[in-house]
Amino acid sequence: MSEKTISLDLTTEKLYKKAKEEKIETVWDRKKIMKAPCGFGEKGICCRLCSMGPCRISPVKGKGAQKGICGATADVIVARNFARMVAGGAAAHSDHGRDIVHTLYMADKDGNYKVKDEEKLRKIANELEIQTENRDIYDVAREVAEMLLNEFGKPFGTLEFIERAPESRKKIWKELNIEPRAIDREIATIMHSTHMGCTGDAESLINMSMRTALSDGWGGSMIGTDISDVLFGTPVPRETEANLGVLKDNMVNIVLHGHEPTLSEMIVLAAEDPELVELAKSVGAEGINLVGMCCTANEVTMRHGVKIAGNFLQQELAVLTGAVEAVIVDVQCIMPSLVTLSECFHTKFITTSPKARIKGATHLEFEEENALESAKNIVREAIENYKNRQREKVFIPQEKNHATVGYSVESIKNQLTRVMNSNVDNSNPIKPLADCITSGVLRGAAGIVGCNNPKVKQDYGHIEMIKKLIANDVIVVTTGCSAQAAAKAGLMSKDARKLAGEGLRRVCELVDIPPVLHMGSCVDISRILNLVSDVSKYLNVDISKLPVVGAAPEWMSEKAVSIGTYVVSTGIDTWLGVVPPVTGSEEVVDILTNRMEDMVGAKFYIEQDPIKAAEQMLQRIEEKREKLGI
Ligand code: BF8
Ligand code: SF4
Repeated sequence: MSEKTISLDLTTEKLYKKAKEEKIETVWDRKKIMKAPCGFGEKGICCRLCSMGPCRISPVKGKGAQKGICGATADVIVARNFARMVAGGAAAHSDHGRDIVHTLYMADKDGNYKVKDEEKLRKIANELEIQTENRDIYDVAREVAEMLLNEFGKPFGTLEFIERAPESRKKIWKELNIEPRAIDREIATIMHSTHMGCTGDAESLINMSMRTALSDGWGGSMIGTDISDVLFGTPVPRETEANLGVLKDNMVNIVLHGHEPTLSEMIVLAAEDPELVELAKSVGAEGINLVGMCCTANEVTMRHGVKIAGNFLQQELAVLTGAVEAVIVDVQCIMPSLVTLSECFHTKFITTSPKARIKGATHLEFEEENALESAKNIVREAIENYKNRQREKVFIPQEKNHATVGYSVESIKNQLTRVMNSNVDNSNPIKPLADCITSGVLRGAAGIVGCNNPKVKQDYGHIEMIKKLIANDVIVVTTGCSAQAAAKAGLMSKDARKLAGEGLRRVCELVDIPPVLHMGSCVDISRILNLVSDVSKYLNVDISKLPVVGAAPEWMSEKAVSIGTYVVSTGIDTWLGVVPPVTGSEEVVDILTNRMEDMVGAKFYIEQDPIKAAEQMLQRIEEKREKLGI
């Protein structure tokens, strides 16, 4: 990749240039210093699970070490490593979900955390067979919280929310013995089974990976999404802007980065506090400009329209503008490099979670018991730092784009019902969407999700793929850093319908939506699971038979590996734009890209060219349509 083309995004290019001029190191420089990735690690054939090793298997068949010291084959080593990635990803998402439920447990009508969406809480309570009539909503909240906390470690049974899946799916999971039991249990089982001298069979390990991944998608993540909606409101469509151009020269700029809305919701409140707004004015700023980064941005833009500063590869660049008073983070996807980078400017890099302390950062622990006060203290630090801004170092690129965001399943259904009310029978809000698909006005739907990765030109994978799909009448739903790429590129603006094929354009006009729908953060991929399940149930066709596809064109994190695995296990073919570290095992590659189809009706595709991948996706969609006779 040439230095000139690190990104599709002009702001990235401009700030990367600034970094070069000022000799400030960024992720792309470190990648260059790293040179080519370790060949063993890249293929997944190194093992350091015990101290007889570390062992590495020769990538050449018949030459050099073909087994680890214990006798583990490349297939076993690769599958164990893959399983551990899934466990890591599932742990991150699910621990986030757990924390949200703890917050629900302590919610109180007089406290900082309240129940905002009572209707959703009642719906969940009913699903869990918890009594709601004539009860205080906070009693219901506590009982729901207790029951959901139990999902992490309950000794018997399977996860409650898998009941939301269509019967045909549940049957497949049961037959394969991959119905997730308790969330922590699935993660622990992988850690146990991948311990030295346990499972020595690649297929069993992938099987376990599917079960653990399902405990993420249909467990921890789904719990995280649902309870976030209960506490902070179920998103509805709203307007926002995206890209680093949302930073303001004359305001206290605060970048909120990380994942859990428990922190960010309080920071949003704190930034609106009149006393703090006054304080900002007293230090010479016009006010407080709160913007989001990574999944925290998705959480707060979906619920409040807070502007999106950027996605994963722009976290360093935000600091490089020299205009950021504080980067406030909680957990996940936070580059430790922000410590040294912030030192080059006046920026305060503030960690808030004991789960993600970073040496050299300012640690102001966020206390949920005293949430608003705690958030105000953090915001105050940022405001007081405004006076230290070095004007000569400031460079804010002006690029930004308009986006309409906030498409929860509920808001999609509302929008469909409201707009199509007059022309269709709206007894089931899913009917208009299903009709559009069966009639062929929409050829299908694609979930494009995941990260940025410096191995890929930033946003190129997302944007090229999305453009190709919408031009061919495939409606796109997105989350995570992919959603932000789309927002920055203007694809979430209603104007973007001009880039859509005729069918999709008509639907967008009629329903008044952009062709690319922002469904939230990465845990909110659970929203996509719910939506697809609704369509599957309505049409009485298993998910694997629907013209629906998924992709993570620029994935990088373990969370993405868990996501990909639960999406495939849910019956949705998934394209990966970055090769996962499995190519050292023919068997594992065969399972993931071939045999999984016999097991769960879907498989992984690995294609680094996003346009080729989109062509394959379109082809697959048409094959499914043909099989369905639609
Ligand atoms: O959980 S898409 S880089 S921010 S891992 Fe991280 Fe990837 Fe972005 Fe959110 Ni998801
Ligand atoms: Fe080597 Fe086996 Fe130990 Fe892994 S578990 S380090 S392959 S001896």
